[in-house]
Amino acid sequence: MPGKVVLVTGASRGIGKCIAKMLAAEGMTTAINYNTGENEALKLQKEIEDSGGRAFAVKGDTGFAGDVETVVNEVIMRAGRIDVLVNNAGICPFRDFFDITEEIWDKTFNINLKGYFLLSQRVAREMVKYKLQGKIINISSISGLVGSSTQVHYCSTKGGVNMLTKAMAVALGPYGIAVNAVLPGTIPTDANTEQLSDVEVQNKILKHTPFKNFGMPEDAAGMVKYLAGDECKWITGSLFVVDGGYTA
Ligand code: RM4
Repeated sequence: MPGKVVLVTGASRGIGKCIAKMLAAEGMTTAINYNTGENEALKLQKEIEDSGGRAFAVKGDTGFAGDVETVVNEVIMRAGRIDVLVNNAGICPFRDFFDITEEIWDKTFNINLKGYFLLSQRVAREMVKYKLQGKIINISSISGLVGSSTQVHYCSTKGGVNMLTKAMAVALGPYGIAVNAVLPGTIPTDANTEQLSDVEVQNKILKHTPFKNFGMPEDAAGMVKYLAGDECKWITGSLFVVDGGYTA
């Protein structure tokens, strides 16, 4: 991995931040995409640089085609190419079923699913052009396997990400590009502060988790590190659940 270039979307906080840090520590030049978290992204860039790594922050809302174009162009201009794309940027606005508006539905789909497709298509074009044995890693969720009453829209996007992963693996395999997904269970981050502020919800999740604890960003990032690594050569179209046994 040393010397290779990775773009991690939504990398200013949560799981994305942890992935960026971990891959930078492996020697990858790391593009930290962010939308609103500029200070956090710049702080992370500095942290990586201070520990001897290479990183730079790139602004862009991956839910919009125009921004996707800008982000990819900027990374290629600054780093020359993209060997690994980690689609991670996502939102999870918790809503009861009858409170999901068309606006919330569309916004969630734009960021969580359309953005993953647009970025993958744009980056894969570059990978093909430069004949890179590229890797696309999608951060999905166990919510793409099991339902939840306050995440009907979110679950639908993640089910889509799972199928997007498999279909892209079929489409891009002939070019030597691997496409896989990581499906984390509940990992406390900014994305679910609201959900986990309800102790009853916390207890319900823990009760159904054989390991009886929540995950850490490192749990998901470790799987990404493996999938991004040079020793991972014959895996594509696979969905890797990291959930302490929740879906077992
Ligand atoms: C996870 C899972 C959790 C939720 C987070 C945001 O994939 O659905 O319940 O807390 O997403």
